[in-house]
This record gives sequence, structure tokens and C-alpha cells, in this order.
Amino acid sequence: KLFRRSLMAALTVAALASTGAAFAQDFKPRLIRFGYGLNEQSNQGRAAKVFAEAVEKASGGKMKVRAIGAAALGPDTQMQQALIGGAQEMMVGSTATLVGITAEMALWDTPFLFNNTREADAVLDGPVGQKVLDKLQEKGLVGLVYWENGFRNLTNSKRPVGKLEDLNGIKLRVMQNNVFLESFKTLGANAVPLPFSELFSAMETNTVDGQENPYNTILSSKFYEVQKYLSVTNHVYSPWVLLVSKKWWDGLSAAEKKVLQDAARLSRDFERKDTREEAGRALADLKAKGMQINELSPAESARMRDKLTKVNASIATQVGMDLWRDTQAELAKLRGQ
Ligand code: TK8
Repeated sequence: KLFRRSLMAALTVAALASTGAAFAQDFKPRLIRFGYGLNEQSNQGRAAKVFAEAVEKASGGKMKVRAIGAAALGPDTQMQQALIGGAQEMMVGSTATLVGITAEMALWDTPFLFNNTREADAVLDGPVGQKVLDKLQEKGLVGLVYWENGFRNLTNSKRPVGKLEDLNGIKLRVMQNNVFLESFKTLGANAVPLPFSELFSAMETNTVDGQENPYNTILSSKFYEVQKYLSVTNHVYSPWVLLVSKKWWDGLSAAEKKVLQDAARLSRDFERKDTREEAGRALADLKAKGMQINELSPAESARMRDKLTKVNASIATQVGMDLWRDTQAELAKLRGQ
């Protein structure tokens, strides 16, 4: 009987260990300052809340996430430095603003890289996406998952862009990223890099004429108040990436790390679904808000695509030929080629 009881106890311990069950003592009280750039009512804000709640619940309230939006902790680049230095624990932001730190991130700035969200999910969540995330570690950052920012479209206050030439002379804000700068210069626009947090007022004061972002952001950041024209270009798919300070991460227990990883995946799945639902109705909402919307003809779309393939060579050099080829091979496979 004694033998049976100790066997049972041993089995229970083994079962708990194998399921990775966490005990209260695995969690220290932790305050996680989680910064992001959009406002609380945006898709980014909603998903930040989901992440915060999942972390608190799974850690029995020991790990508290203070989600701080609207770039109140600074624009993306400033938060990245705070994470690297250990002054801030977490953030979510554009991969595009990380290129100065990790050149491989430029892969996601490739114009027309993905044809649809199925391809984006498969590549970002697959080995190529992971390889790019892993590159962050040597720079003092841990990348957990990619969220969806989305396919980007052009807005401006001057005129509908129906063909390439319509972009001539338009002062267009781009993200602080050499690929975006080069892309829009190639298209003939007067491209001006600016942090997102300065964008609304730059448009309001006509310091810039236009910008490009997914429908969701054009809606949640109320760009329709200062932009008349929306031209459907879908010129690139932008991910967001959930980042942790490596300095801080290295001090966490295995159980604490697992809580963050699980919550990151849960928030990612929520965020993509929520973003796609919102994007599906956003165009109608933007029209109702008074925006004039035009689509590019297939011929003009093809011209834009052709012109932009010019930047591919410099992206391939920047991210490395191996990564570039792996990405193309994975896409070909996904497309059944
Ligand atoms: C929000 C930005 C935004 C991005 C941009 O902080 O800068 O235009 O698309 O989502 O990261």
C-alpha cells in the first residue's frame, strides 16, 4: 500500500512537471510597462488589453501589465532603446522602425511580398519569421510574435492617385526606414520620414500632404479628418512585433517566460481576427466619414508593382541572400509553384 501511495505521488509529480504546471513561488511580483503607438480604441489598443489580461490571469495576478498607448512612452524607436537599456519591459510596434537595429527586419518591407493574409501568417509564423525574430537577441531584444498591422494604402489631401504620375510632387510621410524612403522616391513622391506620433499634426498643418497605412489605422487615428483621398494600393503588408527587453527577460523564471509566450500567442490570434474584421468594414466607414476612395486599375497596379521591384535588390543585400532565397522558396511552395 505504501509502495502504491509513493508511486502515485511520483506519478503526480511527473505529470505536473511534464505539463509545466506552475506554482505560486514561480512568480515574483512584476510590473510590465507595455508601450504602443496607436490609441486605446485601435486594433493595437484592443489587443494590448487582451495581452495584459491574459498575463495577469495566468500569473495569478503576480504579473501586472500596464499598457500605455498613443506613444506616451515615446515613438517606436525611443521605446526600442528603452527596452535595450532595460528601462522599459515590453512594447509592440512596427518591424519597419527596427531595421536600423536588425537589418533582417527589412524583409517585411518588400513591396507586394505577400498576396494575402494566408501567406503573411504562414511566413511570419514559420521558420523564416522565427529566424528574423531570433536576430533581435544579439541586439538586446526578444521578439515573441508578430501581430497584423496590415496591407497599406495611400491617403492624401491633394488628389486621387489613380496612376503613378499622380504621386509626383506629393509630400508623403513615410516610416523612418530606408526601404520605404527609397520605395516612395522611386514612385516619384517627395518622401519625408517622420515618427507616427507626429503624423496627424503634420497632415493637419499641411507639413505633409499624405501618408500610407492600413484602413484600420486611417480610421482609428481619425486621418479622415485631415485627408480627403484614399487610394487602394495594398503596396505592402506591415507586421507589428511584440518585443521584450532581453535584459529583463533574462531575469525571469521559466514559468514567467511561459506566461508571456502563451499570452503573446493568444493576443496574436485575437489581434489578427479583430483586425481583419475591422478592415472588412473600414472602407465603408471611411466613405461614410467623407473620404473619396479610388482603386487603381489592374494596369496601373502592375506598373506600380514593376517599378517597385527595383528596390528588391537592395533589400536582398540588406537581409542577406540566404534569407531572401528561403523566403522566395517558402512563398513559391505556398503558391503551389
Ligand atoms: C504605430 C506605427 C504604425 C505604422 C506607422 O506606432 O508608423 O505608420 O504603421 O502602426 O508603428
